[in-house]
Amino acid sequence: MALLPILRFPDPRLKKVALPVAKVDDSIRKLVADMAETMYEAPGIGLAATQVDVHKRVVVIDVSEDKSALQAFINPMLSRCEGSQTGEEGCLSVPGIYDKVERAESVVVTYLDLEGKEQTLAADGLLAVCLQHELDHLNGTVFVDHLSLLKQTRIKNKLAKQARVTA
Ligand code: GNR
Ligand code: NI
Repeated sequence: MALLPILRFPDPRLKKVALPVAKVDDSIRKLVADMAETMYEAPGIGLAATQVDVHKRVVVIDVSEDKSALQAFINPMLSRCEGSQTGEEGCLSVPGIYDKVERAESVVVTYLDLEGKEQTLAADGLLAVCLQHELDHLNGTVFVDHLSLLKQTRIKNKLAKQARVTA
């Protein structure tokens, strides 16, 4: 396993649209293992391959309290988005920034598992939020893209200032 570097907003590579995985093979299973290690180390509750500069439709999520329920989603597709919920979101690619985003309350996701088998899962609450946040990443969207342009500018300035201090 290996820790992967996480891209930071506003890196233009976060805007790339990820390509579908043609075949779930050992290279994809290795990517999932490395992404899981990177997510747990961060720590975060989800990670999209886009964030580690791999532009394939692969997501890992673990919303459990004790980090015991890793879920991998390959080529995830959302259907049946219902209701709405608004909660504070953060992102490993936008460190230290948290703001409210409106999402669907419940979703149904169809995806391939680590054996390449098609699966369908109904999700609500935090798992539904996380799935929508990660699917956004695969489509080149970061949660700050849902905020006002004024907030986006402030966030860019704040992160640039942070980068200068830590440099
Ligand atoms: O760790 C994360 N926490 C989080 C909290 C609220 C809404 C979404 C998230 S996802 C985030 C990890 C991340 O950046 N995934 O892309
Ligand atoms: Ni994120």
